[in-house]
Amino acid sequence: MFKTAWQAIEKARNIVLVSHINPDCDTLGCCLALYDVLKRTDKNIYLFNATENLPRKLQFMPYFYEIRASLPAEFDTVVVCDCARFDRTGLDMDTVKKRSDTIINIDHHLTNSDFGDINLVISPNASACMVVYNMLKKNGVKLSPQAALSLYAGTIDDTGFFAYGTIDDITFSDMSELVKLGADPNLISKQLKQSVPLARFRLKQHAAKSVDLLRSGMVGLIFIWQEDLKRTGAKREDTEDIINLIRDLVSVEMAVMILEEEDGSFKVSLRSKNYLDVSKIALKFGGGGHFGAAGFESSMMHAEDIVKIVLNEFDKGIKEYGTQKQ
Ligand SMILES: [Mn+2]
Repeated sequence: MFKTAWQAIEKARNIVLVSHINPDCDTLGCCLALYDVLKRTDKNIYLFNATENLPRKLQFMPYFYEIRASLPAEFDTVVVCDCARFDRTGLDMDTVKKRSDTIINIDHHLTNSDFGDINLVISPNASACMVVYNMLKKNGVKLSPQAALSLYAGTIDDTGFFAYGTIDDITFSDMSELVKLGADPNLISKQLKQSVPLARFRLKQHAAKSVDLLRSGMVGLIFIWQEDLKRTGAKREDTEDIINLIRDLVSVEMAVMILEEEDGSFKVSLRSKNYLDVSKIALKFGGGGHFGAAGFESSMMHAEDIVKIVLNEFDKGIKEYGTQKQ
């Protein structure tokens, strides 16, 4: 599969690299590293992301400012990175299919729907960046320090600095290779960790005050309303650490964050610690993700109903798996 995906990229003339809406470091890392590699060839390469305001925190990544919110006039190949489903791109599948010959799907999500003409989905895997790195390595592509930085950053961010996700000895040897190629671990950590805006800090304070513990403390629940963002001055991207803070509470097995979007719909984020596969819950409601980190969106349900169904799934999960570590 590493060969097939790379051969398709090599054959292409006009390539669009697509990351998911509200991008994280992993999805951008894939696209920006591929951009660095491919812009050195005679192909036309474009970076697309449908999000209006890209996270400021990721501005340090090379070629961040080359990302566009519109598709180029002409393209033959689309490479989608870190998207479990095509709709995560914010694009319409039929429109893209009409305009391009090949969709290449590169991912590491357990719930990936294999939407591509070529699917390079390695799951479980620490990050989509590791999948991209292995594709490049196995095809003998030499990486610049910029490409190495992007892939290192995506992996360290997606694993919470090697705290969760699928991390094994191969992850560490791949990361070591990226450092040898020029990725600077100190610089990347500073950019990702020591860069907290005051508004984000204030939002955490709000979260600490308003978290609810249910089911004898095994479920941690937080609502973030638009009003909370307004009051603290925080942006949507500033909500991303909160769910992890709640999961980190000692009694919590499942953390739930319900975020009210500007249009009144909800984004539901789920995290688990030991034994509950939250990707199964997310999949039931049209979302997806990993064993320990998943999510879904809902425009039809009231917030209280979301709480009800999620708690119901938790109870079912507890019955099915028990409360033992697996
Ligand atoms: Mn990822």
